[in-house]
Amino acid sequence: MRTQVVIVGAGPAGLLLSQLLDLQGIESVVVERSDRDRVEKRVRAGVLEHGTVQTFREGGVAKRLDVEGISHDGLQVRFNQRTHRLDLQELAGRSVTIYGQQEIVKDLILARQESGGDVRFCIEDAALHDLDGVRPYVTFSDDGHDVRVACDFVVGADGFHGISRGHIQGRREYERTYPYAWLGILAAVPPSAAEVIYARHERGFALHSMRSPSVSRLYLQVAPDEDLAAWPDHRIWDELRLRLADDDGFTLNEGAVLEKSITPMRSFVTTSMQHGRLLLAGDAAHIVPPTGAKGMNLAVADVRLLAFALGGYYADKRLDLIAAYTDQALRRVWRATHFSWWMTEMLHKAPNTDPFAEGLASAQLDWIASSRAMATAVAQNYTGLPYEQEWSYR
Ligand code: RFL
Ligand code: PHB
Repeated sequence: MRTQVVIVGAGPAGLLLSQLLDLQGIESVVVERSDRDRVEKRVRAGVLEHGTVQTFREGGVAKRLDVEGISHDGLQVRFNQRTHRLDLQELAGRSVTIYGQQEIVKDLILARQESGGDVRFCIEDAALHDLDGVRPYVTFSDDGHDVRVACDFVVGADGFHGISRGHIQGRREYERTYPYAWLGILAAVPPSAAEVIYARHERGFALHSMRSPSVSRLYLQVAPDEDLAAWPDHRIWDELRLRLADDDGFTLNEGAVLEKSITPMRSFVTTSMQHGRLLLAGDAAHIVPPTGAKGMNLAVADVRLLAFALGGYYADKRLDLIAAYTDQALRRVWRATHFSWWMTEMLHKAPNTDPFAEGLASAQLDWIASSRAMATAVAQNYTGLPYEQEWSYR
């Protein structure tokens, strides 16, 4: 069979691209290794930048997001048991929206189905071929049948552990690992505060977030090799209570734990993000630690650039926009990589106490709390820097 663009991976990047291409009359086939249920249930990101929400609106997939998403005008940073609030609206003129990544994924899958999109789950052995020529193709096994799809472009939106990145010849990879991980829980309990709280504490970092008026999302800094079995629910709640405590008598609402998992932390950037007719998007090309809440937002920013560049190719045979993709995408990627690294270093506690690093972290937190210029920089990065162009070529 033949299509215009084959997209490997049905995460937020792959599904959104398929949607934005369809709106420009460009055909695509999305091939996904996991089953639909698994893709829809992965608990991950929760904080959407202002521009990410706008993109979902323009892509026609924000009906539920606009009803159920929770807009946050502020962000709280807690250290030395004191809370400092950054007024995002006042400082940056923008807000963020809380809406679970898995909800976005469900909305995107429905939207693709409603417009007759070809999204295939449970495919096996996807392989990319002839990426150096103008007629690449992708092979895979679908329900026991060998399938070959010829196309003009292949987009690798298959996440950090996908197969696409390996096809970028001569690539350079930049990486940082961190001496800690996040233990995250989803709990059936109303949020304990109206906003997201980032807490630096002697015992380690803690984060208070939410998914809805009745569901909280909470995280704890733990060791990278931490055993989840060592964390029964009561231990998690005890630790969260200690680390989130403040001098104003903050009380943590506790309830049934619905899900728990440990996420390693890493910064990773690949360049180039393209080779021949292969283009990478999202986690396939870059990873940030979750402290800045940037991962999915970066995936959306990549997809916007690709939707525009592919729009230019199909409307006007333009290849220059595609050629410029990596350089354009990486400017934003490196900014977010710096912001996420900086937030991570400032808010976490190194396993072997390093008084110098502690001094630097405290100085930075004080700076954010006392300087409007510094607070503005954080608010601008957190709510998302403006895009340089539209996603739609026409
Ligand atoms: P995904 O979501 O990993 O999707 C890739 C898809 O490709 C499939 N795949 C393959 N399919 C076919 N053949 C193969 N060989 C394949 N190999 C892989 C996979 O099954 C999968 O379905 O990547 P994408 O689309 O680039 O999206 C990136 C985001 O998922 C990620 O950046 C965010 O979740 C990161 N992140 C956060 N981002 C934010 O913007 N805000 C946040 O608040 C935020 N919090 C988080 C996070 C990530 C977390 N974890 C668990 C990593 C919090 C956590 C805890
Ligand atoms: C979340 O709600 O899952 C969340 C919030 C803030 C982050 C990361 C994750 O920095």
